[in-house]
Amino acid sequence: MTQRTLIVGLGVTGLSCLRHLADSDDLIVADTRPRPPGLRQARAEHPQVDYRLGVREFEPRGLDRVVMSPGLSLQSPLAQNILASGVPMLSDIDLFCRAVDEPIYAVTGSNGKSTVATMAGHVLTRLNHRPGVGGNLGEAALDVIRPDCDCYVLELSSFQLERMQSYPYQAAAILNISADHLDRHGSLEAYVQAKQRIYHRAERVVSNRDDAATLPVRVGEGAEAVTFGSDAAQAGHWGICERDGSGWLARGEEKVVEADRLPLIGAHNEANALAVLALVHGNGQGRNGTDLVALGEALLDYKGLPHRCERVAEIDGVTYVNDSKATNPGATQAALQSLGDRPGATVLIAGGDGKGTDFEPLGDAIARRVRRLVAFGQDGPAIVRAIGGRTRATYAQSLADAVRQAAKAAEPGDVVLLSPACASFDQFTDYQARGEAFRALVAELRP
Ligand code: UMA
Ligand code: ADP
Repeated sequence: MTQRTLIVGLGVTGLSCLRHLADSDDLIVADTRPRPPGLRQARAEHPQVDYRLGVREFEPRGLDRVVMSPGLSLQSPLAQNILASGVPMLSDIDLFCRAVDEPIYAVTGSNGKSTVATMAGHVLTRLNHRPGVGGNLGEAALDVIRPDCDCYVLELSSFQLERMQSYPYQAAAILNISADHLDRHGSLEAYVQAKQRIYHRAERVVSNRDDAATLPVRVGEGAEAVTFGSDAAQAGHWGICERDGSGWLARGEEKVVEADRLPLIGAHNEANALAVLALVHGNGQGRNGTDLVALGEALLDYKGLPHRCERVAEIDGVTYVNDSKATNPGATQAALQSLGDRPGATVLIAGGDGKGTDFEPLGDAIARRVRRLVAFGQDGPAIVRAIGGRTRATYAQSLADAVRQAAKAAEPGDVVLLSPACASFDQFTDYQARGEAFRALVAELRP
């Protein structure tokens, strides 16, 4: 029988749900925004659908189910109104998991999700699989379903996890936990609980030994538990072992690849690579030493994603690095760490929408590693307060002003790092727009 389904939210997710359900369901699409971004395309592709825009309340009588986009908070009046009616609620990821039979590798965490998801996709491709890679990283999960895919890699956000059921993923990882999205989840505990949902029915559970909050609280019967971490690992787990004066990514005592050969710099990217190995290992790969070497080799030509510690220019001996995707303090701390311990060689541009986050730990990291902070945006002042006068700081009116000030303060050999520790929404449409603006402003500095 045809289901009557309400899709809430007409962004990237809503559009993907609309396409997925258009032939099977009797659809209504609602959004609190009068002109949501997917509207024009949705109307062009599916003119017959009932669109309700600028909606504050919805009478859910007669509905069989609601598919709720991750962007809309469950605390919002519209979501509360629908939830109170008891109509079953799902997310686009529920629709995805019900639609595919292929193995799914699922990744969450505060930072490194997109890097790990795309690196896992790259490694699987190198091992002759045909993965579809999608989810929170930009292309909605439902949009990557293709008949030729033989497995999928999903990046899942806490917003998706909090509103979906658990599934028997081939493997599921929480990479790390640091404070993020507390304005939406209300507390760190609630945020961690949402992330932990990824483990509940997974066949292999991958956690980070260096981060206790990632260790599984509840797993399904018979699940295999595997860890990765920066120390030497016990048999069957993943870590870094020292051999002949070099650090190697290893499975227990078995060497996989020399850490110095990895294409992305920084200890956080070693952790990301280990997480990828732990996720995709097994199921035909990596059962013996030869396969482990093949797995390691597959990591080497992964190119990395734009806006993550991306070197964009060198001008007058100063290197400019675009890390616009650092939308929380944990990511900025990782960027500062990966640039090394040279005191005073980094000029940091940070600020934006802090999403209710505590900047104290970041303040300590800045005090240790940064020569000058140029703060901008809504929560720039909060970051300056967290340093407590230990590093010189100035305010900028805009990103353009911040780049000018940073270029003036930098000396040859320095790095000017845009790593905002904040979301971009106070001044830009998204982190990509902020990163593009930074690139363009840096290009203007060329003599
Ligand atoms: N919104 C309304 N009214 C509505 C519905 C949404 O005002 O009725 C607002 C939301 O408050 C939000 C914005 O519109 O600020 C976008 O919400 P959406 O649900 O339409 O978002 P999508 O375009 O579908 O994008 C979402 C993810 N966005 C969020 O979770 C906020 C995208 O992750 C994801 O790439 C996409 O689905 C495909 O899966 C972005 C993100 O910022 C990159 N994610 C957060 C993060 O990575 O930290 C979790
Ligand atoms: P996510 O998808 O979780 O936002 P990304 O891979 O897009 O993660 O990276 C986001 C930011 O986090 C970038 O600034 C990147 O340099 C940083 N980062 C990547 N991996 C890690 C990690 N394992 N720990 C901390 N920061 C990381």
